[in-house]
Amino acid sequence: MARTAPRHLTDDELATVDRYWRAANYLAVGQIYLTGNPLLTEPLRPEHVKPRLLGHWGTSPGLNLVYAHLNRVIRARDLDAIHITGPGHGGPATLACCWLDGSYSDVHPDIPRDGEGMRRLFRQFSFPGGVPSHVAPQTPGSIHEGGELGYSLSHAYGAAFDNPGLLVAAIVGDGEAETGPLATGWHGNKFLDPVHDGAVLPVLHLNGYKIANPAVLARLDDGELDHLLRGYGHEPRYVGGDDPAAVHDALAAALDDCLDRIAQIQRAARGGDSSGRPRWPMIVLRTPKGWTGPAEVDGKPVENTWRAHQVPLSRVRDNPEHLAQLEAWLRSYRPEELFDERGRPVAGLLGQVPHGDRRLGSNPHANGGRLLRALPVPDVRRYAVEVPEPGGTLHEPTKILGEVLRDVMDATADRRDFRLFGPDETASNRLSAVFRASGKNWQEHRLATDEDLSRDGRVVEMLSEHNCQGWLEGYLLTGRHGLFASYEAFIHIVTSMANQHAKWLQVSRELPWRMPVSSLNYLLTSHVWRQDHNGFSHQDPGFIDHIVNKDPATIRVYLPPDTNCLLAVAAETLDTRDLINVVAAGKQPTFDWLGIEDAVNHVERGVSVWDWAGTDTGREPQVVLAAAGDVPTMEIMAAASLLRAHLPDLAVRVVNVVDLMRLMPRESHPRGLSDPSFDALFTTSAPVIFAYHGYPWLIHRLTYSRHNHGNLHVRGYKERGTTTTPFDMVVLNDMDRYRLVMDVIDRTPSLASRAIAVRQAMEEKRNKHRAYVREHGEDMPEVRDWSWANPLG
Ligand SMILES: Cc1ncc(C[n+]2csc(CCOP(=O)(O)OP(=O)(O)O)c2C)c(N)n1
Ligand SMILES: [Mg+2]
Repeated sequence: MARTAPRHLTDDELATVDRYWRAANYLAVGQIYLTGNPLLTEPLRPEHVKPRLLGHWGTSPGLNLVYAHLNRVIRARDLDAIHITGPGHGGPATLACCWLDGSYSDVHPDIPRDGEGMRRLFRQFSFPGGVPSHVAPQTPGSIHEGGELGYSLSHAYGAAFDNPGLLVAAIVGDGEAETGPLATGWHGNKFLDPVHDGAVLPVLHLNGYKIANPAVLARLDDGELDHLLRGYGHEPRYVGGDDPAAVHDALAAALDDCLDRIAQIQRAARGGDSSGRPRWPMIVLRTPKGWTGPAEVDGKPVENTWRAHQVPLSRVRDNPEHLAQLEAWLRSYRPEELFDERGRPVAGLLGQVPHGDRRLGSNPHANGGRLLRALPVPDVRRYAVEVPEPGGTLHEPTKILGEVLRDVMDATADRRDFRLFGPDETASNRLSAVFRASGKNWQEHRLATDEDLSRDGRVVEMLSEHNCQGWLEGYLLTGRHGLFASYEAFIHIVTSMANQHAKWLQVSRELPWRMPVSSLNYLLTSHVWRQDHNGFSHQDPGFIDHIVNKDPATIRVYLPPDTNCLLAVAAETLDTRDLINVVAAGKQPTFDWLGIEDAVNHVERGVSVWDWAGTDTGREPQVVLAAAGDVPTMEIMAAASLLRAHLPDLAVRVVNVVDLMRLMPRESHPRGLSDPSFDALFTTSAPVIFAYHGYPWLIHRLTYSRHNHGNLHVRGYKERGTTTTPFDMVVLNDMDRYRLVMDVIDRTPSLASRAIAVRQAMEEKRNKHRAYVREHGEDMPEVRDWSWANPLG
């Protein structure tokens, strides 16, 4: 390699890093194309080539370049570092690199670091029964799949929070950088505390192209790009070119410069300098897409164009010209200089590879379960509200939960392994008690009028659900705990990210070497029924419908009906592993139904008969009133009290569902009830009037195979929303107490004619309600003042 000034690397260092890069490029091409003849010990023949060519070449040389250079600085500086590849479609690159550093064979001993291992590495890639084409959980050293673009920076910052010794290098694709989540991801640097957190080193990879188009950032003129990145609070270093020696040298110099700067920032901050938010360094790397690949194919330019994105040479098996081009391409890396006769990397190639757990493929932070400690969740009985009689008192469930979270914050003050994330709503969601244990993270200057802000805060609020979700994922996957509290309607913004996390957990569970991580806990509050003041835009309970599509082993959904049940749900969920727990609970004053022991038992069972609320004691129920959710529970209880008053002979059973997954058949969900248990609760013949927190169809979906499904009648939110009174919300959606009583009369044999007068009375109440709220702007006194303990107010 010809060298040009300035020289940062010695000749030997340059040769070593270049060998690693060439080897990784060779292995990436091999994975995309070859099923045999991995070392090209014989001329390439069609049968050595895979029948289906799948994978992404274009991004791979850039990813390999960064990995090779990270190796050098990790080893030279004994860094504790992980890397995140935004363009995760470059799976062949990351797999190549961790096979070379030995970490792949450590966890996949069937793929050793020799010629036979190389053959298997090639063959398994994007092959049935093999490994996926992206940087998946199967890829050691990874916490980021990168299949769905946009989350590299939020994952990187999440990993760096409370990891003061960690460096997270995050490669951002120039196409990825066009996404909304990535655009807001840069702001992670506004929440990075240089004292308690580690560092993130973004590497913006301007390879110029996406799948079929130029990338926006790659075509900005240098000044505009620089302004953009500085505007995001970074000090960029620029590296670019297509001469390998010059790029190696410049990238090595830039990396060293960035790491010196990071060390300086951290030293100053940790030495007591609090002179404001640092400007963190970053690298802009401009190298050709598909660099070192075929320059032209079939007369069309490929290298350094969008055509390099996936598989530059197609139909190789039956196109001799392409076959010859592939062979020439592979031989251009000079494999005979890189691997010995047994296919092992030559010594001169591994000279910069770090040792043991310092290798990027082995760093325990990227297999967070290895570092995870049990979360000190206090006994929730300490926070219980007194329930002298059911329905006689009211509490704000999330407010009491806030006290538990405060104490978890407190108990982790030294360990710093628990965080609460939310867009801007911790106080609105009534969790403010946590501020007594931790402030809200804020690195910018503060004004006298600000409250509860602190540089080391572990409550993190930014009005970006994408960042909250990505930060929490990064935090959990590196072995810590946390909770995301959101308005129920707006959690949809991260639906797709939740998908990806669920998939990650599902696949990880199957990998014995991936240690379980703490569950992702959602608290969905300010929910559909109590967004009467904000109106229609804020009313959407559909996240639950979405999440139940995921692998049943990975998801749980809880609908605690009162404060003590929310406490019991917190105890059950906060320190679990490898799950997504969705808890929907209100923040408004809610009737207390159960004392804490009953609440704990209820949550453990998931579904209970509330004997004290029914009138079926010692009798077969004629009708079952079921509820899931706090507002539905209140309406069902009010309906039950109306039935007691108006139809005292009717044998009514009251059932409450707190763990929604119990409704699923046992064969379909680990928490599902067996058919006999379900039948015992819901009977096989009585009508079941079910008031549900969300869209009614979900309950039908979950129970369609149950014996009594034909008698199940579900009320819930049916997209009738607006700014109105709380009770009008349930009336608009036909889930109010009066409608539920009418449903009972309509569905219970023998009542239709006997109870016609009661039915009419209920209809009149609904009419009276409509007129009353329109005239007075608030609910009728008999609704406002209703309680189970004192139904007439
Ligand atoms: C959110 C999302 N939208 C679309 C895609 C489809 N897709 C896969 S790769 C790609 C282009 C990525 O370009 P870039 O980030 O520049 O990566 P690189 O050039 O390094 O391959 C697109 C659009 C995706 N994976 N994720
Ligand atoms: Mg690109």
